[in-house]
Amino acid sequence: MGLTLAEKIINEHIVVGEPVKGSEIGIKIDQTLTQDATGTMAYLQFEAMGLDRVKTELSVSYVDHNMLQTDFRNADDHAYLKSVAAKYGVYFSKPGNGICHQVHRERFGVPGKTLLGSDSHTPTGGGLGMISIGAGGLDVAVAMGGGPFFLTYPQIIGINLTGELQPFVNAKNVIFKILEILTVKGGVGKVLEYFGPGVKALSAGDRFAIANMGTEAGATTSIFPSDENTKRFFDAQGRGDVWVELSADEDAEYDEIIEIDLSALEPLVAEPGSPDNITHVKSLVGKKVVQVLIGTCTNSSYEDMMMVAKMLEGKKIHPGVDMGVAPGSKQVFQMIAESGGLGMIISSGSRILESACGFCIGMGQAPPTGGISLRTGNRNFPGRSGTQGDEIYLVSPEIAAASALAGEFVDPTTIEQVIKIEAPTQYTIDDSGIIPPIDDPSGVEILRGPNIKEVPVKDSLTDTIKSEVILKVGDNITTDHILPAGAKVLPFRSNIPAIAEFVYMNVDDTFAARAKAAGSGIIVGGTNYGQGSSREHAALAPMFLGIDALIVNSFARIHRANLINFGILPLLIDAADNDKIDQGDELEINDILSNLEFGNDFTVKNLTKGMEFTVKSDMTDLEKSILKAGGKLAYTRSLNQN
Ligand code: MIC
Ligand code: SF4
Repeated sequence: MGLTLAEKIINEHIVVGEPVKGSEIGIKIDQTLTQDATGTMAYLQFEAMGLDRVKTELSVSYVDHNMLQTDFRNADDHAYLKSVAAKYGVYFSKPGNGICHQVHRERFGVPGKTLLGSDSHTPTGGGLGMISIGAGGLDVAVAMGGGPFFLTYPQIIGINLTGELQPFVNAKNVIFKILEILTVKGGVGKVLEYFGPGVKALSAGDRFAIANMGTEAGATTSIFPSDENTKRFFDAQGRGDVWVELSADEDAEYDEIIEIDLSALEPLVAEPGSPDNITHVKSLVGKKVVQVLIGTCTNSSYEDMMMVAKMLEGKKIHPGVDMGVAPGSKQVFQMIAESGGLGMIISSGSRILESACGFCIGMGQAPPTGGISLRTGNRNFPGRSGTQGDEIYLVSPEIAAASALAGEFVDPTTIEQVIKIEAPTQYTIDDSGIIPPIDDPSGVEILRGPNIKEVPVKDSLTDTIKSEVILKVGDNITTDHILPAGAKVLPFRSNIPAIAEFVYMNVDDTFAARAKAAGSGIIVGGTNYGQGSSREHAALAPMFLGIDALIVNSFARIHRANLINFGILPLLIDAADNDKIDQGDELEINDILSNLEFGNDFTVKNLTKGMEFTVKSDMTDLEKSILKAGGKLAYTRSLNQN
């Protein structure tokens, strides 16, 4: 039986375990990336390992999230990241150089390699034929130290593409269609692998947008073959030498197949609340729009920006619309300036925003109360924009530009205009925003501002947990619910005691105080708990507040790993038993150590209600050892002591 492309690359990188679906494997990581909002923790953890230099082929530290620099905090973090990069042999991409996923594919991605990034949209690299996976900062730190990345050998969903996209139907509609089918949890434990005759009709840029948002389906990663179009991209980036042709075997067998006819796709939109609230733009035509924002790691490429520029050329945006455009990288910014696109956008009346995550993560551009905001990003979780009760619609750049002109939703396929943007044959290459590693870092001093605090470590696991259910929440809780981002909170990403005060603040602002007062606690949740971001702070900060265990119907992959990394017990409960627990109930779990060791179910006593139920732990041997030690840092230290 032949292999899929994902299987080929994974198998070539296995260093622990066997290529058996559903079993735990450790893979060698060739490249890592970090961004500033997760990077400070990752490098603090790397420093704790006591190594002289990263052991990967390439590691890059990006500054793109925390860009406001409203006081010393962000600036201090950036200075720390720059100095730690110089010390340990890491490339440093300066603030303004662009969004990590955009710059990485432009300047560093290599087909067939593995990339681990402390950002959930790292799978964007799958557009180039890489196995690129998002993870918590601690896992990335371990990979920088040369350690394997552990994951469950994934199921592979084959996505058979046929046909060709119609004019003004952006490639983003492919992933919107898949999100409609899979929802935000249908991809958990799976890889989305694209194949079929339709692949060659998609440019490298199209593939990046699709791979980027596989994350929203919960997928471990997404991958495209590396073909002639990929080669064209590398040649145009002046990196043709790293290109290799890669594809699945002819007789590859997928665990599941989804058929998508590109020719039949129409412009879709994700309605407020969740990226899988998919509807047709036709059903929204005429609805008033007050804000339009174009950018983010999904849709901020040169091709996207030029499409917008050409659609706006010679026209003015509607007086009722506040519009902003954020080119994804310095390269994109420079090229739209050189080609005249920037002038077209400025003259239309749009604001020009910097090359950064910005509005996507609530760093400015919060929409007004009750106002509809159209954004080309990948996430519209409630309140992420910075406005509670926000109405964020995720759209393609084509819908965004057409609607900005009209002041209401427009179906771009009804516009009588033909615009086709070809991928450039030569990108403008200027790597002055990237500081390469130095040969002799002995003189480098690591700069630690006063906001940078040590990473807390939990005590080893106890045999009994007797705690109150501090919070009970429902399905699809995102890490934005658990620990919001935005301008108020992000500056504390390198200071766990300070950021812990914000845990669950938009769900229940008494959470932090109640958890601290209780001294220990349990959170109960529904399905797909912890979806979204890779931020390990969503595990670290609850741990700091005393949370010992999570009892939920199912977990999102990265968050579950982060909980284990920081010593919080992730337990699985049946939906029917879940219904019988209330917030405030006192629960007792005994014999934790032996049940964990032997893989037994755990009996949980509900002392308040006088009833019992069982929960599963579903843990691999390595996970058990990490948990028993009190988390991955403590576990790694214990290995070093033995
Ligand atoms: C996001 O899109 O939510 C983020 C901000 O990029 C996060 C990382 C973070 O929280 O720092 C992600 O996707 O992992
Ligand atoms: Fe940045 Fe948004 Fe992409 Fe996250 S999803 S990396 S915040 S642009």
